[in-house]
Amino acid sequence: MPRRRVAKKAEPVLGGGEGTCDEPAMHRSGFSVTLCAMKPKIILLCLAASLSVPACSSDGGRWANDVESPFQNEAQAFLDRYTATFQELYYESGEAEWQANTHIVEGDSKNSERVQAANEVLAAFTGSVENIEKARAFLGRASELTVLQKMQLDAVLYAAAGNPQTVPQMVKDKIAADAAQTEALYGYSYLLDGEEVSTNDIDERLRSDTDMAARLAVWEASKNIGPTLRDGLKDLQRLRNATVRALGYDDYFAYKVSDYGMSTEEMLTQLDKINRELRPLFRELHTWVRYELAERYGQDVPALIPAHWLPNRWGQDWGALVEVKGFDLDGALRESSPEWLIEQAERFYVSLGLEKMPTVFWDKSSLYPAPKNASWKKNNHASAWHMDLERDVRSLMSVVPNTEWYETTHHELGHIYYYLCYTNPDVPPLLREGANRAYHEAIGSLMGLAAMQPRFVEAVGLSTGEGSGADPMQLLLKEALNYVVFIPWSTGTMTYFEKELYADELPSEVWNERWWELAARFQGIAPPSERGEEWCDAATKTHINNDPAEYYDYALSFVLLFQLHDHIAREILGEDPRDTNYYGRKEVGEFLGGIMRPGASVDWQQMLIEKTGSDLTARPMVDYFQPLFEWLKEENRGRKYTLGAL
Ligand code: X8Z
Ligand code: ZN
Repeated sequence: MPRRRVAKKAEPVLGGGEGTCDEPAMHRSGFSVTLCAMKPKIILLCLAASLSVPACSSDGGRWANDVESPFQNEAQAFLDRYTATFQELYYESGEAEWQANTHIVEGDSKNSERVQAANEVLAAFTGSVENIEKARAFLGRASELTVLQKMQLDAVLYAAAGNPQTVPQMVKDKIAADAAQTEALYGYSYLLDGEEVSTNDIDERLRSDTDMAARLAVWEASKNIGPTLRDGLKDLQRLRNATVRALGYDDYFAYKVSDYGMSTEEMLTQLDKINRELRPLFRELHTWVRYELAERYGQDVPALIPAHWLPNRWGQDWGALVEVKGFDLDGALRESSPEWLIEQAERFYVSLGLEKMPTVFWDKSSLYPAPKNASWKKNNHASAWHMDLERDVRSLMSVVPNTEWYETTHHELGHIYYYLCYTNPDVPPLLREGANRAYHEAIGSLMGLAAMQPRFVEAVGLSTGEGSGADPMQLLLKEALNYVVFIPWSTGTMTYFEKELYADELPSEVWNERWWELAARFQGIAPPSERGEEWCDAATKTHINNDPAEYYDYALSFVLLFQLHDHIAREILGEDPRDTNYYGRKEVGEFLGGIMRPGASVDWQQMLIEKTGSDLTARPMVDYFQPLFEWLKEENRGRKYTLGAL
């Protein structure tokens, strides 16, 4: 998740030439270099032996080849110097953050001291008045720059706005508040009946426990962390807004949205449209689930679904409500080791023609839960890290063998393969990002969806029962309870809460009230009982704390993934999108490689049109579930619908 961004609006400059990412990659993840800077080029050259130009060379890669005029040379010299220092500091920041997320020891302040020190140095550099002024001066003559230079300078300014040294104390305070919030979030001990439980335990119980009192206790245990995070979030609300305002953004939400080249209003309009397009189907799902769960739990049919009835802490994924007869993926996975899940995800990517992940991934990632009774804790949410913007790629997960982690391993490896693909001599380090943030989320989620379809599952040797003989409508229902149910949560509850938090400076006295109003309106769910302002339920969601104002990325990524999947199924594989098997299909790898290789050096909208023939559209997602929509209308005949209009 730690990722920073670059504003881009220029014309595509790289064809993204269809082709897999056979180029060596390198990595990084946030802000600093390192291998490059500290031990240098020799090491990189070894890592990337086939590169014609070492990608971390301060002389630039092929991206600098079209630099011609003296002015362009001057701009290039600035960018080269900036990049070299940036990568170095970014790497150190990444290492410090990595340590602070993978090895949290109560009462030990070393982690946060190192994070603060590294991030302060990085911020002092990226936000320096000198860098801001230079970038602005070059951009003042933008028409004389190469397209890639302009994009990189935009990236420099975007990074600066996150940490402007015109308000140094504010930036320092923000860095400290961020570090403290991470520690509070991941150092927290969840307690159930006085016993410490992991978030994996909580999630498993919410998926499988049928006793209502037990479900309530688990759900409440998952929310007890909220008050611990409330004051920190108040500080962050203020500091995040204040820092970006110093460089002219309206607020922190607008800053993050600007990464897409959009205003807040434009983004909300786009998201509302997506939500409205999926609303009729969600309304059917909501109705079906109200009746189904009321019967299952022997209760009256509720108008809003009580949150503790659902198999997810935030009601964002209801997939576990349905067990498809003859397709017991959880059962099949239970026989596997956690290692197998990650290796299998890699095998899938490799089967498409992508390279194996570098050994550093296996050596340095933190892939499994902390041992029970360990004296340390780790971040329990999955993420992927590009440590140095070169080849140091890592993932932080807590994999156990179940369906959720099976999907998540594919998701995280999607980030890793994106890093590896755009780390090539055509993409300058400052543009080693997704075409936009949603693309970065979409690739792995797409692979996750593909890896759950029965013919694929059978082909990779998982014995789920009848497999492809399972009832297609039940399979579709289970998928919709995941992908469709996610849309009102992501476009609605999360996005509107964060928009109001930052743009409208929502006072903390009404956070909980507003959170549940949004959950009712968008998701049709309600808390088990009154949740007053002594709670802080929004803060129980990881992203509110440490991936702020970006959650719509996932909504867009789901829409995008169905668009990509539809294209792959129909145009590349000649298969029904609901019944595919990507495994071993190199054409799919070529297609995805063509999207990933240019990174952020292309215009994301233009690339989408080039690759799929259409602008971003929810149509393929709606079409995918059309048979289910008809089926649900029949199932729900005579039932009362309670979901209000948007
Ligand atoms: O946070 C994630 C990924 C890491 S980028 C596991 N996801 C969102 C979430 O868990 O809320 C994936 C989809 C939604
Ligand atoms: Zn992700």
